[in-house]
Amino acid sequence: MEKVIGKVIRIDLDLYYVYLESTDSIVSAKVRGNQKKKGNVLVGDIVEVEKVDNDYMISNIRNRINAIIRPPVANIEQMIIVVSVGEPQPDYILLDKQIVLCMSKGIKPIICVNKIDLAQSDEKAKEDIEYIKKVYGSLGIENIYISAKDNIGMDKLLNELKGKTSAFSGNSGVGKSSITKKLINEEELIEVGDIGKKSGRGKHTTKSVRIYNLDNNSFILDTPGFSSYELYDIEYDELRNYYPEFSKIKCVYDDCVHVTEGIDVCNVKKELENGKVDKERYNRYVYIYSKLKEQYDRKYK
Ligand SMILES: Nc1nc2c(ncn2[C@@H]2O[C@H](COP(=O)(O)OP(=O)(O)OP(=O)(O)O)[C@@H](O)[C@H]2O)c(=O)[nH]1
Ligand SMILES: [Mg+2]
Ligand SMILES: [Zn+2]
Repeated sequence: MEKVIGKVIRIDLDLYYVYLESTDSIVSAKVRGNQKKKGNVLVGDIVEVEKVDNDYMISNIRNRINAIIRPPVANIEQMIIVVSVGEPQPDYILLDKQIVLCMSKGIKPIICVNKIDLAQSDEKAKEDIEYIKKVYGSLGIENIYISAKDNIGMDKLLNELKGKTSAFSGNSGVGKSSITKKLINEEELIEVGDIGKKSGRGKHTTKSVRIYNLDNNSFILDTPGFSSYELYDIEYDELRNYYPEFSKIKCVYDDCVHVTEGIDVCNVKKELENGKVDKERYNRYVYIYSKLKEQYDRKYK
């Protein structure tokens, strides 16, 4: 029995497409029963594949650098969090949650604002761009402003993707697949006929995660958008650790969560008054905090 190592590049129901470096080929494989019990195989996983007669079977998942549930991917180095202005408008709670998830998993977040072409005619779109620049630009998180439609800023984005494995993340309709299409070369594009299946409403919605090669050592993962998004693996009282703007501020008590404490002991609250911490982002923090606390209380009380 021959055993080879490969990378899962796409999953279609119970078919797993695995790239085998040894033969520079893609095979479709199934998952062994014993592996099924151990846990889900994700796109991005490095797996052991066995050839039994003419069938390939995934028998083991190699240790992961990281794995996340939404989008369901493994072994990524950075997450390109795509936000669009205009339609759909930015969902800032969703953006904050995605940043928190990246921080908690040690994945580098990059904020990519798409559809900036719409800012010419849409006042709200313009305001959103200014707001993101001001608030998120000062967090030390990379911000890139693009239009996949009009080819604005694509070179800057491409620069960030070079030599890395990056997953696109964001709600449905922000333009993840449109960006992917612009970035990959002709040869792969032909193969991408199904980059989004046209639904009854005429929308192309991505149904499954897929890896594309930019070049020999750069990979991008197009992922399905989500309509709801919950944080997991994060305790309410550690949420504060994933807010870069809080880490620079020292409160009277080291375990200050900046919510229930008084302004006399909480310096985050003081900086709020001084305008150094963005009030709206802080309010979203309190909201996410209270949701996590509710979850915790339901579980343990
Ligand atoms: N005006 C404008 N429209 C864009 C731009 N990029 C994408 N769109 C449009 O936005 C819509 C959604 O784009 P998609 O690329 O399918 O979005 P997605 O994030 O892949 O969506 P899901 O697969 O559902 O998660 C399409 O109608 C695109 O033509 C842009 O830069 N400007
Ligand atoms: Mg898509
Ligand atoms: Zn505090």
